[in-house]
Amino acid sequence: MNDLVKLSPRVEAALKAGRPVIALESTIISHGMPYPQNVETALRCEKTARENGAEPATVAVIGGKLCAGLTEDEIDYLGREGTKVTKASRRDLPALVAGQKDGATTVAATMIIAALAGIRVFATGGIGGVHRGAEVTMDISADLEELARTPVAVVCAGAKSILDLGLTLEYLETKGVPVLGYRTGELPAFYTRQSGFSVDYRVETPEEIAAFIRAQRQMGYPGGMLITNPIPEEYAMPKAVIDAAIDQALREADAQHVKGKAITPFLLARVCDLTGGESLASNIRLVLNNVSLAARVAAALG
Ligand code: PSU
Ligand code: MN
Repeated sequence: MNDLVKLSPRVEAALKAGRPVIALESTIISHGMPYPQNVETALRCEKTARENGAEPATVAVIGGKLCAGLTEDEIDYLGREGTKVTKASRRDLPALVAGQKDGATTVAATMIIAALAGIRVFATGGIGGVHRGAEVTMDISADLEELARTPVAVVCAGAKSILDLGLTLEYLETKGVPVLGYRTGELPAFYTRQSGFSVDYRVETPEEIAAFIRAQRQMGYPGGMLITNPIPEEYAMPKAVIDAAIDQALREADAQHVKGKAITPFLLARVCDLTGGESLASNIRLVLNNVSLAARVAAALG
């Protein structure tokens, strides 16, 4: 094992015994939700993973160590400090390691650390993707490139329409990343179950997903997989409400010249404010739903 990787005792024991383990990310804690809901959700995610048969490994960089499995105190710290903690994607990891600093890991950075630790399944809320207007700004999340090169299967609720979902799917196709729909043929759009875009493959069971992952690994080439899991109907938001909030947030980001890594957290926070916290409640529900599926997939992988 790489010296830079630090496993919690529970994660280490589970991996050694060959028990199912799933990774969880931490940008969602520090930059994706307000305190204290961020900490409460992170701890509920860990509990949900265990209830569904997998040991949770919440991933972050702490003191320059690439950590898989955090203490409650560490999770509380990431939640309290919020946006003061560096949002860490692939390009940020060397600086944090060299400077022995802390970072909240994005989907991309969490995949890297999960792969180093030997964890093959990962649950989050939404992934980064191709931003609207990317044909001019070239703003494409490093999450997509990571899905192309790192062998971790990511369970998410699709992507928010702060992104260009059509271009995100095109990019994933070019990079050879399979996009699966769990009990749906349509790409879910995070707060809503519909997007108008099709997934590549509809699957009905965790066992079927595990078979896809096994086949991909057997072929020996790098790359991950995207498993999209629609938000449960009862927690989905009315499309008109969420679309209006996203449109306004995008206009504000443009007017305030918000750029680069600050854009996604800015939009997430504005959408949350503009919907009076209703979107936060949906966000929490869909994350827990993804953790439960990821745990069952990890268990099916054996
Ligand atoms: N989308 C969400 N919630 C999130 C993120 C994205 O709906 O919390 C976070 C994830 O950590 C994701 C990151 O990996 O934002 C993508 O940031 P960027 O677009 O800067 O790559
Ligand atoms: Mn970006």
